[in-house]
Amino acid sequence: VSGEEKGRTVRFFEMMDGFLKNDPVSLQKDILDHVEFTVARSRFNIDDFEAYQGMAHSVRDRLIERWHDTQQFFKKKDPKRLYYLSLEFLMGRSLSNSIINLGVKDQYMDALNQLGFSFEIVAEQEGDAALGNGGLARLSACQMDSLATMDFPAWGYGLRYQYGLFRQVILDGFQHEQPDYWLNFGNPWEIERVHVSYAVKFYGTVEEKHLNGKNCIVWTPGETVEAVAYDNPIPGYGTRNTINLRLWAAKPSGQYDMESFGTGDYINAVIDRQKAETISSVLYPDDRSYQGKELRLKQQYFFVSASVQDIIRRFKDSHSSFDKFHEKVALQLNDTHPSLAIVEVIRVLVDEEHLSWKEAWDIACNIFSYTTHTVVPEGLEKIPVDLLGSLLPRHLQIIYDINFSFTEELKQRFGLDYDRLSRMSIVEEGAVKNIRMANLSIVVCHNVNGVSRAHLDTLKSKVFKDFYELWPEKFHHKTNGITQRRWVVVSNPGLCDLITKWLGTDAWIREVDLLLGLREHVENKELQLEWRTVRRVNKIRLVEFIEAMTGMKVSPDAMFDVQIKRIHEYKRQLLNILGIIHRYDCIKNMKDSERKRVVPRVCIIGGKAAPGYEMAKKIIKLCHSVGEKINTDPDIGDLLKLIFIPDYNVSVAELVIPGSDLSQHISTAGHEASGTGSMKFLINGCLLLATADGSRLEIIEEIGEENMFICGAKIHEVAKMRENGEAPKLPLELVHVLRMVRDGYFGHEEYFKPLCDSIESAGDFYLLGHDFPSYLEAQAAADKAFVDQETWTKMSILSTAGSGKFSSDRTIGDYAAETWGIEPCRCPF
Ligand code: CJB
Repeated sequence: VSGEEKGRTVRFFEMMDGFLKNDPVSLQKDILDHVEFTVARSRFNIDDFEAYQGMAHSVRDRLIERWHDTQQFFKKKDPKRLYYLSLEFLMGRSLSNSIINLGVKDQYMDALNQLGFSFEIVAEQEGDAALGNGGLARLSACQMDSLATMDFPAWGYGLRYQYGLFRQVILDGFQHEQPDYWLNFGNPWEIERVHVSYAVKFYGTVEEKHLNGKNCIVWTPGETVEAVAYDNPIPGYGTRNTINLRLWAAKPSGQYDMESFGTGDYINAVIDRQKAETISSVLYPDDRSYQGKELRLKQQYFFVSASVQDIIRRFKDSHSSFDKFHEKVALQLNDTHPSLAIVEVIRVLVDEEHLSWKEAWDIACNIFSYTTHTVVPEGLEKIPVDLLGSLLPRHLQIIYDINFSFTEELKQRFGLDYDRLSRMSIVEEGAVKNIRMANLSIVVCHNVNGVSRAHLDTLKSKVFKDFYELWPEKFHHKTNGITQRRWVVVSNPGLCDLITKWLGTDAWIREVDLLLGLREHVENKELQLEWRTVRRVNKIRLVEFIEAMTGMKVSPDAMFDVQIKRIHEYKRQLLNILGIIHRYDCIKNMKDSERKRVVPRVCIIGGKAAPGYEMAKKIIKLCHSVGEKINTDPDIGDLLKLIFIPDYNVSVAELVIPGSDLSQHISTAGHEASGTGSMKFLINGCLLLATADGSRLEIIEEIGEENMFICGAKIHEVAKMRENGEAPKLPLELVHVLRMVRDGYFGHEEYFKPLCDSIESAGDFYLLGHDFPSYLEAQAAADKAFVDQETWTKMSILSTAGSGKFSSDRTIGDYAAETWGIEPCRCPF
């Protein structure tokens, strides 16, 4: 940069820095202006929701300002950029997170107070952006926060669903799903870019033509849909950098089909065109099986095609050839859902940019990396060849070409080993021919990552064993992490201030390893007392929430024992509920003198079941039936309560986690690829009762087994039991508890029968029987520890202190250095 240019840049940024004022008076004026002119309500008569809207729009202005500065700066610097492709982003609310990351929270709180509003109430008006299902989707949201905070030149790409994850409504203990039309009241956090749109093609025919002296492949589509960009600014913390999450919405194409409009049936022709919008209308609510659905495939290709066109257009704006494409672009595939991007890049480069196959292939192999979140081969995505061939005929050809070269390479390496060839081929032969998207991704991507160390071991030894033998250098892991900004600073301000006070700095919000400094204060009685006080305040907040949601009043003196996550058989909410029945039964049979020694518990369970997942729905109903019995039993009183929190989502988690004493993460070992919920509890000083699975093995290393309650079979023990086909004898306590369910103690015995059968007569695949005794022992150890509040508090402080490794900042730092090859690009102040 020449001196003159440098001078201009500095002046430019100084000017931008002063553009919007952040003192409380200017903020008040901005909020009122937005109420009056954006929301179009009188500034003299504002309710809480309008105050939220006015405030959100004023925050949005500040986000836009920084967004422009950042993008301008990236453009000037032209660094290597990361594009993060994910079909799901579970962002939650934006207001608090934005003002904290922008560093204007205090000013906004003052401004609102002076206008006569409470910030807490105003913030409560916002709904969750729930464009995702569970762990995978929340992971992408955490990673976006870290990418912005760490100044990486990155963009996210995804789909702007009109209906996010369904709302869970409980009627008589049964889950019902209601649509989440989250855009009903507008969305101040997005910017519609009407001028950024691309045509996405489907169906049609492919022909080889001779054009301009060259043989070309020409794809004539049968349907064209327009992808319109909606940008969601993602502000970093402690930096001006604000990156972009670009979500695509489907709109009817501007190209009219003269034939259908020429028939005179104008109304039906319009209605037909409108159907294009269904592509981005609804998120699939199943978090792991959607195989063979045409709409799902359309969604995948739609967002991938628009993103690839956008990326190539941006690159071409400042480069005249593709020579440097791989030095300037990294594309990350969040699971295989966006893996058609690989084929799309090759197609565009070969068919539209007229690069040779070899050039396009080399580029694809250099720019793509893939992270898998699955532990079983059955969880891997497959697309029927017929479906793919009809929807994307040219892509199917390209996949066959890739597979041809790949299988040739295999033959060279391993000879004619047909078993191996058929296992590794991208095309799965059988009654229905399928494309294996994971195989495609591994063949092309330069890097395949698992999400914990244990997960990588499973990939190497089972799921991708053949590929690991072929290309061991491709396989790595990046243990997942969560962002401490949302999961402590936003959701647990009391703990945030306390940590800052005792560390003497708030630098841990960007450098999370500093949390280790808490260890040296762990014996300090003053810290212990303040720690307990903060946790007590959070528990009282949770007590009020529970009362508002369920009408039940619970005591904050009890131990709050929480399991919140998607309902899955492998996550074993059933083990938790059966343990609660056992506890209930024990208390019922105790003498008065024994009851005095019982540690009162409030057991909290929350989570959604995929709409078609019958067993998961039965688990939800069982939880309600057991809760009804226990909670109304006068013999039990405050000694035990079971609460189901309906409609679990990000903002519910933000409230529940800081108020929890104990949290359960009890998947059958070998089934959880990583698990990120445990990390949120850990950093908030909640103790973990857990099996040694996924990333928890690494948590045990960091925190020490003595500060957790570990139970259950280990991964290798589970593998051995399964190999030997062992069905361990069920422990008597469990048989008794199951008998209570079967005998109708909680009603609905026919409905619950399959749950009992899954353990007693269907092989107990998830090993509840095997793990039940050690689970009860871990629970007893937790009771014992809770009685000694000083010991408990120390364990809690040590949990927070040792949680630094599980920040998404660490994960993103590792990806940047080891997978993507990107460097920070910090926009100057
Ligand atoms: N995961 O949320 C999903 N959806 C899937 O379809 C497959 C996996 C979860 O991803 C998380 C993020 O990597 C993991 O922590 C979790 O173990 C896994 O179940």
